[in-house]
Amino acid sequence: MWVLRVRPRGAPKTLVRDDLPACCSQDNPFRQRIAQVFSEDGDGHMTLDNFLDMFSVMSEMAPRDLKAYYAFKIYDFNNDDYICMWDLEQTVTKLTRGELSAEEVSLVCEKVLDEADGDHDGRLSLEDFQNMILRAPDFLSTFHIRI
Ligand SMILES: [Ca+2]
Ligand SMILES: [Ca+2]
Repeated sequence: MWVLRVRPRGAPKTLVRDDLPACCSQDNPFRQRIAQVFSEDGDGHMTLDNFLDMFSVMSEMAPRDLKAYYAFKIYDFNNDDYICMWDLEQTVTKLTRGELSAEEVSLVCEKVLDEADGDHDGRLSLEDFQNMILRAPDFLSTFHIRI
């Protein structure tokens, strides 16, 4: 166990490893993707600043919009600022840890797209995604626990 005695404004007093969010655990299916999103080089090599950013986003106190913004980036696997069907399939496959068949994954993705794609262009923009979260607040607890 280690303690990080760095204290950016508004951050908790100390960071204790045991308190680290689930995002850092080895069995988090999004671990690698999260490191990519938060690292400056986009390659998963995190500086201390990157790490602190990640910690503050994952904390209970982070504003919903901020969590939504990073969840969006994490799920946008090909970094084109939209979550398309392909991105959704990667996400659902990871979230369900490969327990669904390809057909079931497609069904779930179609349903999500159907419900969340506000402007009907067949993909989710950040705005579509944020609206989905407003309607489904449970999503963020999932985000906190699973990511
Ligand atoms: Ca994308
Ligand atoms: Ca859309």
